[in-house]
Order: sequence, then C-alpha cells, then structure tokens
Amino acid sequence: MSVLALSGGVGGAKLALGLYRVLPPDALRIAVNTGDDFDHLGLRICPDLDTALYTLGDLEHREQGWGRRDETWTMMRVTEALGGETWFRLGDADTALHLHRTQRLRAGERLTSVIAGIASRFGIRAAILPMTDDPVATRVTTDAGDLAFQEYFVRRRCEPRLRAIRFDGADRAHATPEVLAAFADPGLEAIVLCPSNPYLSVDPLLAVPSLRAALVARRVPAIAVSPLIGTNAVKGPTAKIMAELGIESSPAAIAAHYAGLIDALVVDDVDRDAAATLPVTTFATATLMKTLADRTRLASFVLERARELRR
Ligand code: FO1
Repeated sequence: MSVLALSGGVGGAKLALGLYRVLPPDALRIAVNTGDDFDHLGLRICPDLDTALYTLGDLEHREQGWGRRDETWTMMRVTEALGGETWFRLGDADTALHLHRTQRLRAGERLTSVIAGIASRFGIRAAILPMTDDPVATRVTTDAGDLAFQEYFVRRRCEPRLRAIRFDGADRAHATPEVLAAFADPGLEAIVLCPSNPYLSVDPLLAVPSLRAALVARRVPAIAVSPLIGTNAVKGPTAKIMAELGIESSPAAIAAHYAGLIDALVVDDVDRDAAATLPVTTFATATLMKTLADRTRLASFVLERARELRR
C-alpha cells in the first residue's frame, strides 16, 4: 500500500512527518514544491525539499521548522565580514548539503536522484520527490515590484502587498516519472494535500500540467488539510496573503481553491460550523500540530477518513 502527499513549506512537512510515522516506512511518497528553489551564493537552494529532508531525518530546527537544529554559523559570519549576502541564513551544516547538491546537479544528475541519495544518507525510507526536475520559479507581483520568491518571503519578510503570484516555467514543466508513478501505483490508497500555504506552496505543484492531470484523474480519495484555523493561518503569512489577494480567510475559500481536485477537506474544530455548509465532504478535528503526537494523530485521522471514503 502507498500514500502520496503533496507538500511544501514548514506546515506541509509537519503532516508529512506524521504520515511517515504512522505508515509502513516505504509506504509514503511526498511530492514537494520546487518553486521556492533558487541560486544563491553560487549554490542551488531547495528550501521545501530540505525542510522535508531535515524533518523526516529528525534533523530539523524545531522552532523554525526550516534549517537544522545542530547548526554553527561560521560561514555566515565570514560571508558578512567579506561583504557578502547574509539575509538568507545558511548554517555551516546546511551549506554542506547545498555544496553537495550543487556539485551533483552540475555533474548532470537529476534533482530527483540527488534528493533520493541525500534521503538515503539521512536514513529516510519515504520517497521525497521533487514535483519536477524542470525549472519552475515562483515570482510575486507586489506594490514593491516583481520579486523572486525568497526576496519577498525572506528578505522582505512578506511585507510588500501581494498582487499576484506566478510560477515561471510551470506550464512547460513535466512531473517527474517518479511522481507520475506514485499517482499510478496500484497500491495507492490516498492522496493527501498537506496544510501548506495553498497559494505559495501547493499551487506550484498544481501548476505542473501533468501533475494536475494525474490528480484530476485520481482513482483514490484526495484529502486536503486546511492550513487555516479560524481566520488566522497557523504559521506564516497565509492569512495576510489571502487578504491581499482578496480572498476571505475561511474554509470555504480553501474548498473553492481545491474544487475538483479533492474529495474531502479537513478543517480545525473551530471551523466545524463553517464546514457544515461547504460543497465538499468536510471533517473537523484538531489540526494545530505542536507536538509529534499532534502530527501522528492528524495523519491517522486523515488516513482513516480516506479509507472511509474508499468504501
Ligand atoms: N526562512 C527565513 O525566514 N529566513 C531565512 O534566513 C531562511 C533561510 C533558509 C535556509 C535554508 C532553507 O532550506 C530554508 C530557509 N528559510 C528561511 C525558509 C524558506 O525560505 C521557507 O521555508 C520556504 O522557502 C517557504 O516555504
């Protein structure tokens, strides 16, 4: 049996870890957003893939959600002294991974293969799959101009008012054979859209035509977990982004955003009443994930609902 999760960012990785812990080790495949990837200090940085690697490899910085917890910062300190860019914080151990990945990519290896090699070195049995090996770059149109994703998200801390989001290259990108095989796996039992920011972290995946087509043609239930709790996003700027895009921060907006792509939506208990009126099957439970137990419990809840939907 297998489960395919679609994930990006810190919120998605939390549920991915819960799924990883409650499923047989080889059962989980995670298609991960690569729209946040960029070249920086001569290195290829893949933030959402690395957050998934560190989280499932039990290396992640627990409070931040990104980067490693056992970090030192000599490289950043010397970069600063040399007048280099330090707005994007790269720890020494994290930088070793970027160096390693950049070398292998430069040698012509596919990103999918590089990530699989690193996951194996981290002892991770789940398949962490870039959504595509083709270039896709999330860019945002803001009142401070057209910005690359990390420039907006990290350097400017999401302060500029967001007008539009686009994913350069997505329309020409191909889902990897490994991602398409995960959708086609006869043993597939469920597809889980993790509680990542739908607009920044899930939409890039859905913008890859063959990935979206595979989700539309699904033969098993697809369940999305809302990243919102009430009108405030749990983590990150989701509510601010929705307001600036003119979208109400509600379960209804999330359901509408995923219309046709999901068979059920999981919302938090505080949204139980709002959920009763949605056009998609909706389940309510506690969706705030602070502890590992929160993550595994939510993962089990989602998988049980998917099994019910299959009967
Ligand atoms: N996020 C920040 O807010 N500040 C940082 O300095 C930062 C550095 C960083 C380094 C490696 C990495 O894998 C992620 C990093 N992130 C940082 C998080 C990253 O920008 C976001 O996790 C995703 O791009 C958004 O989902």
